[in-house]
Amino acid sequence: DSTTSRSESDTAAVNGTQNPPRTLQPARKIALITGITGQDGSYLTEFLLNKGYEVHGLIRRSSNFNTQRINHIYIDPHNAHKARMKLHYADLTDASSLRRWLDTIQPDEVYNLAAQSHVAVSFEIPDYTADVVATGALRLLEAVRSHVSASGRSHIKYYQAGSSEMFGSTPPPQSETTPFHPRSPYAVSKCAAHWYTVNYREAYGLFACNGILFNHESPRRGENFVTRKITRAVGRIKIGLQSKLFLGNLQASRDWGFAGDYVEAMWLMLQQEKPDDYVVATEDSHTVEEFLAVAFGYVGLNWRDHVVIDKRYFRPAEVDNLKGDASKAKKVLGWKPRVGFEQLVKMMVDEDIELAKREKVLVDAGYMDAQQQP
Ligand code: NDP
Ligand code: GDR
Repeated sequence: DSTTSRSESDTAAVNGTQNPPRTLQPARKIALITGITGQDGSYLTEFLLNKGYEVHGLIRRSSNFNTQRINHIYIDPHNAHKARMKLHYADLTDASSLRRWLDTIQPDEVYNLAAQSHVAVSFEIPDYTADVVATGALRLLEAVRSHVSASGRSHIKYYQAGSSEMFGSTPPPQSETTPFHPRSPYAVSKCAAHWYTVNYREAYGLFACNGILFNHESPRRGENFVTRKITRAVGRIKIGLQSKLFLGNLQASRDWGFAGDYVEAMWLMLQQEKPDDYVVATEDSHTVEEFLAVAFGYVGLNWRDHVVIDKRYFRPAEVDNLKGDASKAKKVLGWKPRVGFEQLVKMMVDEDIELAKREKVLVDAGYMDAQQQP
């Protein structure tokens, strides 16, 4: 029953046409996650399922299945007694779909993780980025507000995935009181989403929290973010599938943590008596070059033999230096990161070496070109 890929009939169930979403004990807490197919969505789903939640995820329509990160926890919804994660089609650009699923699912907690989350890409598609990241958050907040108003379910809690990118060019250390100076359409949109969330809290008394999360990575990180781009290349270079890695600015510093640690902070924010905003960070910062040195050095390679600077990866405006001050989250939430920088890099390289080995088998058998990545 615990399938890893979906069939045509599953798609109908995903679409909500077969099973009513609420099939389990009413006492179970119910979470609704947008962006469930992303890096954080997958870790948060695992975390909440372990806590006994029923988890509903909104996924957007794609011409290919986009559920690779959650396939390992997917159980066919026809098996109603076992399936505690349910997926439904919706989109942050489609307000009616958001309201409809809120009314149907009646969640206790809503996590808004969906976004066009790539900073460099936001310069290419600024209008769409604002529509999803800024107005999308507003649509969801408004759907929650009107759902509460119609149903009286005022205990519902909302989490907004804010970003250290909002601090932009304001120098570190950055805390909840640091002024925002965003440097990209993505970051400006995240600032709008942040203030919409504060406004709905103040205007309507909604239990709404902003998590201001610094960069967090994992073996599930999208392959065009710099950490995963590097560890994928390290794996493939080590196994002999590629020789060069093209990158942009190596001098930017980021406060990189492990995504698995950060989703716990999201949940903790919604378990407090009062809604508030929190910075979540490791308080340790490294340059892209330092990341390269650790990642290549770990497998006995010198990054300078492989990295080529390509101007196309420089951004019209850069964020040079991010390093968080997470003392409030530590004090109030009792949260702290478990995985440090070197451990994180090695975890990602280890996984990507294994992935490259599997690719090599396909290449050697003639099923895949070395240049091609499945
Ligand atoms: P990902 O890019 O991995 O995931 C983004 C998710 O949003 C995916 O599930 C994606 O769906 C979904 N999505 C995109 N557009 C839409 C849309 N129009 N409607 C509905 N869903 C949509 O991001 P992360 O998991 O890394 O990040 C989660 C959130 O946290 C994002 O909002 C991000 O901006 C924010 N954030 C992330 C940080 C990080 O370091 N990872 C740090 C600070 C904030 P699909 O799979 O179909 O593409
Ligand atoms: P960021 O992450 O912009 O911090 O946003 P990213 O990994 O894309 O960039 C980090 C830094 O690396 C530099 N860089 C490159 N970046 C990419 N993607 N590709 C390259 O080839 C490359 N070469 C150098 C960048 O210029 C930058 O300085 C991430 C996202 O997850 C956001 O959604 C989130 O809000 C923030 O983290 C916190």
